[in-house]
Amino acid sequence: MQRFKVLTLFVLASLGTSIQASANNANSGKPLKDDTACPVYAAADFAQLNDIRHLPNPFVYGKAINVTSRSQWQCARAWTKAQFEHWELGPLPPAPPVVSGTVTARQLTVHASASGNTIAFNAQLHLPAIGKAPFPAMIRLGEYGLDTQLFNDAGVAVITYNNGELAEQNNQQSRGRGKFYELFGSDHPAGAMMAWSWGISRILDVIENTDQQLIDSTRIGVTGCSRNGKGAIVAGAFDERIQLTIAQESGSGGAASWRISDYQQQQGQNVQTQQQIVTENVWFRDNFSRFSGATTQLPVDHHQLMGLLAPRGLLVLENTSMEWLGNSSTFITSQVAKSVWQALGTPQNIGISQVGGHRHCQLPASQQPAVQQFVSQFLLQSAANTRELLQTDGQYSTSAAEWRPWATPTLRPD
Ligand code: MCU
Repeated sequence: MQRFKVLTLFVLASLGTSIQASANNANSGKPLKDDTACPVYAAADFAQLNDIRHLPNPFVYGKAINVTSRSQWQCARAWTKAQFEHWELGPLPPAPPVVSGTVTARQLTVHASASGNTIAFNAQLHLPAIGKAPFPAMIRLGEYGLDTQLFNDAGVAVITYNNGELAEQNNQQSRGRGKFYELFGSDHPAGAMMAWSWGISRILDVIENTDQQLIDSTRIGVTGCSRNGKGAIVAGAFDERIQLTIAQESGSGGAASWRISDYQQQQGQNVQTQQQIVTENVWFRDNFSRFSGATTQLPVDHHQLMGLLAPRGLLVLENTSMEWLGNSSTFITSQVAKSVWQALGTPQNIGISQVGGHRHCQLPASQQPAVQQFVSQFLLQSAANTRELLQTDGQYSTSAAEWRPWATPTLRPD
C-alpha cells in the first residue's frame, strides 16, 4: 500500500461565548448520569426493524423523538444502550447484591455473589514509581497493546484484568464459559464483551467501596487492543465511572461500523464484517447472527456505541496497515461518533489517530503524543485540553458526509 505523509490536524478550539459556557461545564468529561426519569425499555419496544442505509441518527430515539436538550440526550443514551443490549451484546446484569474485595499494593481481589452463587477473581496492580497515592489507574484488558510501563512512567497505576477468566474468547466453543457464566448460568445471553464489562464494573465497585488509599476512583481509564479494544469500548459505554477509554486497533466490532465495513468489503477489500465475526468468536450475543447479510436493519451502529462515552474521554487508535480492521470504517465511524461530543460541547474529548507502518498492537512513536495527551487530560488532569486530535496517514474511498445525512444539534442545557 502506498504510504502517505502523516497528516495531523490540531484544530484549535475557537468557540463562541455561548458555546464556551457549556463546554466549560463539561470539559473534564464529567459523566452524564442516566436519568431515572427516562423510560425503561423492554424487549417488546424493539420489535420493528427498518432498513437504514446510512449511519443512524444518534439524536433520534424511541418513537422518533428528536433530541434537542441534554436531558433528552440522557434518555436517548438509555435507549441506545438498550438497543445494543437487545440486538448485539446481550443484557448487562445489574451489580449483584454482594460485592466485596481487597486492594493491596500488588493485587485487587473481587468477590461477587448472586442467586446463591459466588465467584472470585483477581487483577494484578502495578503502582508507578512516581507520583503519590491515591493514584489514577488504567484497567488493561488482556495481554496485547499499550504496556504497563507506558502508564507507570506517567504516574498512572495499571490494573491488569484477565478478561478471559470472566468470559472465554477462544472460538465459538467459548460460549457460556467463564466465571461470569458460573454466576449467571451458562445460558445467560450476554456475549463475552458484556461479561467482561460487568467484571470491570465490579473492579470499580471494589475500588470505590473498600477502605483503600491506593487508587483514586474518580480517575480510572480502560484500554485494550484488538479484540480487547472492542471490549474496552463496551466497558466505557456501559460504566460512566470510566473517565478515559483508549481503544487500540479494535477494528470490526469496535470503532468500525457494520455498515461501512460491509461497504468496504463490497469495494473488494479484505475487511472483517458482521457476517464473518459472528462465526469467529463469542464476543456478541448468540442471536446477533440474525443480522448477517442484513446489517442495514440494525437500528444502531458503532458510532452510537462510541457516542455513549461522551462527554468522557475516548481515544481511538487504529492501524492503516491492517486492512482487516477496516480503515475507512473505523476512521469515518469515529468521526461520525464525534457528533455526539460536538453536540455536548466537548469535541476535544474524542481523539482519532490512524497510523500504519507497524505491527498489530505495537504503538508507533507517532501515536505516543496522542496517548500522552489523553492520559494527562483525563487521568492526571494536569492540563485542560482545547485541541482536537484527528490524525491519519490513510486514504479513504468514502467520506463522513456520505454516511451522515443528518445534522448535529447543539444541545441546550436544562
Ligand atoms: C481486531 O481484533 C481481532 C479480529 O476481530 C479477529 O478477526 C482476529 O482474529 O483477531 C483480532 C485480534 O484480537 O487480534 C489479537
